[in-house]
Amino acid sequence: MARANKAPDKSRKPASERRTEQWRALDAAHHIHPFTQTAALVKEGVRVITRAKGIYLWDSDGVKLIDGMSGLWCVQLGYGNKELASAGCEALRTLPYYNHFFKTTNPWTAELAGKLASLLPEGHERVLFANSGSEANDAALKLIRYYWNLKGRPEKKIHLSRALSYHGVTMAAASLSGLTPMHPQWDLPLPGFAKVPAPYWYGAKAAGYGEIGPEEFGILIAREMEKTIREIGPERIASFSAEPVQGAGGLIVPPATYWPEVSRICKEYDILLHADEVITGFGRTGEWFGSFTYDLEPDIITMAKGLSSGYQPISAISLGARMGEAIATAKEELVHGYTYSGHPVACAVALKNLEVLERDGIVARVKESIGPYFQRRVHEVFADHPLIGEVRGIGMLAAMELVEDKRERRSFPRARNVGTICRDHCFANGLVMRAIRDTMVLAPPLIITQAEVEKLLAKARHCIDLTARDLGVS
Ligand code: PXG
Repeated sequence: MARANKAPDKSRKPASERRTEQWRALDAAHHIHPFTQTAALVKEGVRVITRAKGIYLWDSDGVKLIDGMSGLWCVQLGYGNKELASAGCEALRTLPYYNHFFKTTNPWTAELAGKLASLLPEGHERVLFANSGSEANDAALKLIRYYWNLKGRPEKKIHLSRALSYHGVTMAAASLSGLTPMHPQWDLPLPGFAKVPAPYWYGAKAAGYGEIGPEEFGILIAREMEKTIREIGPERIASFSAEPVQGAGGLIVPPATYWPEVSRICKEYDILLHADEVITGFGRTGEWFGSFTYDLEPDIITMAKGLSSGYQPISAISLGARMGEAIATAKEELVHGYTYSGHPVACAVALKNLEVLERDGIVARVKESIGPYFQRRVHEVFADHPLIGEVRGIGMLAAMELVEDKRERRSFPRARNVGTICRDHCFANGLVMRAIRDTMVLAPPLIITQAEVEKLLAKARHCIDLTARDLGVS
């Protein structure tokens, strides 16, 4: 039936608002969001993000937000980088897709593999590609199993990882993750996974470790890992997986004593060290990889996020000397790979991203100028705040832990949802700041300027002040 040609109805909302409502309705009806209670979101209504530039996002109502989280810890170069867009377009026009299964490669994949080999720790000469951090970790566990099978040690099958770790959501990556709420819905973890404690010094007192300094605590937590290894039997343990700095678990920056002791333990018991550099890679801690920051010698590294500044879904797994040698010289086919492993468009964008990071000295900038500036200012702005128990961070990562009692290092009861209160203030005040339990986290784009750091911290301070006011803390 033809529609009547109606005169415009002046009472109707402007086109932009109507479109926002349409998008919200479509999203509510048809889109299930990650890590979200669907019914609650449908009731509340979703925000529609329509564009972004530098460190800023805009929603469909034209509201501007500072993105203090680089998306999900990934947009190293900020938004709207034209060089990355052009690199992707060129690949899309030239070779939008081809795979590597049948004795073929393409220029972008080959060059990206070579570039990564030049940036990675010594011995990491070979990489495999995947599309997300979860897939990379899933593949890493397969490669670890395969390595021990090749070495005639099939009994080495248990994967160690830490409490509060986040390694992704596939069956294996979720099993590896130590954030326990990730497990019950899916009957995880799978068999073959064991956990050791996290070097979370600020929580040590609440966890019953008493008054202990960070240095001593770092050693103690590493020794607890050693105890678990002895109980299980080192001959059964394949690997230890860890983020150099734990991200989604609450930005846990390890005490200086922790990694040297853990490295010693992995070597002593012949346990492969898997560094999950999904967050810490590509300049986030002031080096190309967190493994450099903490002097690690990983046998296998997984990376994603900052590899393409999030502009394309791409991840990689790099093999250190002994794994690389064993796997690359195996006299059989490697029975693994994805349709999109080493996708030409994703590789072109990642390659350009690495070129820009290097050419513009962005990693060095995090180490030498903007990183130290950001850390100094975060401490100056927040260390004395009555609601903040600890400010911690490294490079372009910072966390402010909101607590009930600073002196006793005591958290608020979970039910008070203090982190969520603060996060909601941020959202209402044009700031994206992540709440992990009651810890507020910032991980801004690495290209952020000093003036923008000031704007970001002023907003964050305002939102934490509003939270303190709500809680009656002054
Ligand atoms: N390892 C680490 C260390 C991560 O941080 C993954 C693996 C999984 O990557 P993919 O690409 O499969 O998501 C991650 C992801 C958050 C948040 O809210 C963090 C991540 C993902 C989603 C949300 O902090 N990290």
